Amino acid sequence: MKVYGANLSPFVRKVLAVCAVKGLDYEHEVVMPGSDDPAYREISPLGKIPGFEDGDLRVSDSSVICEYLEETYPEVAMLPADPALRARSRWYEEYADSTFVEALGPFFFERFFKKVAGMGEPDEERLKQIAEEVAPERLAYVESQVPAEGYLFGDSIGIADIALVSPMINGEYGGYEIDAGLYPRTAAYRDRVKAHPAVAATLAAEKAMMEAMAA
Ligand SMILES: N[C@@H](CCC(=O)N[C@@H](CS)C(=O)NCC(=O)O)C(=O)O
Repeated sequence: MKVYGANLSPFVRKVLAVCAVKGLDYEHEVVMPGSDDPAYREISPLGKIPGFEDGDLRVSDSSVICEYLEETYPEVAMLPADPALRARSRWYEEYADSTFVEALGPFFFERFFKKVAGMGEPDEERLKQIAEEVAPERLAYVESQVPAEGYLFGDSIGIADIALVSPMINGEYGGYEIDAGLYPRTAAYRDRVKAHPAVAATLAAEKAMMEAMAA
């Protein structure tokens, strides 16, 4: 198996962390977002990361890839067994990838990515507007959903847990700290997910990449 993409993407991190929790071996090739390399476009027609290859399969989109991994390697289950709970898990994943990421990803983009990519100064006005008008409502929703203990679906970490925490990590890299006074469950849940050994190992690996990029 081969995973394409840059570790610091919340979507690439999701796939790498799911591989780590499942104990899967894979190759990793760094591809930056928006690649127009024709060979990469065959894997990811929109040029987005992550891309993925396994034998004849070439596919993109983190949710599609994670679902493939779950179906192919079910021994370490990362979706609940019950269909209704599986649907809830997919909802959290979708919310994380399409909506929650909008509240926290821009901090990483403006303050970290733009700098290393030579794209100019961060747009702090944009971040102020997101911090005041977008993040509170989305964090309040997450706060209302995450458990006081354990993970979303019990004692085992799942795809949805990784998907929800991944944008929080990008927020942190961009200097956005979730207020633990306002969102205590979310802050504690984030710390639990980050402390899971497989997630912690994934984060340690990406830290090296982050330091290299910032140097
Ligand atoms: N829904 C996709 C989103 C992937 C995505 O938007 N990745 C970003 C990087 S974090 C990207 O490649 N952006 C480049 C572009 O939109 O051209 C997934 O879950 O994989």
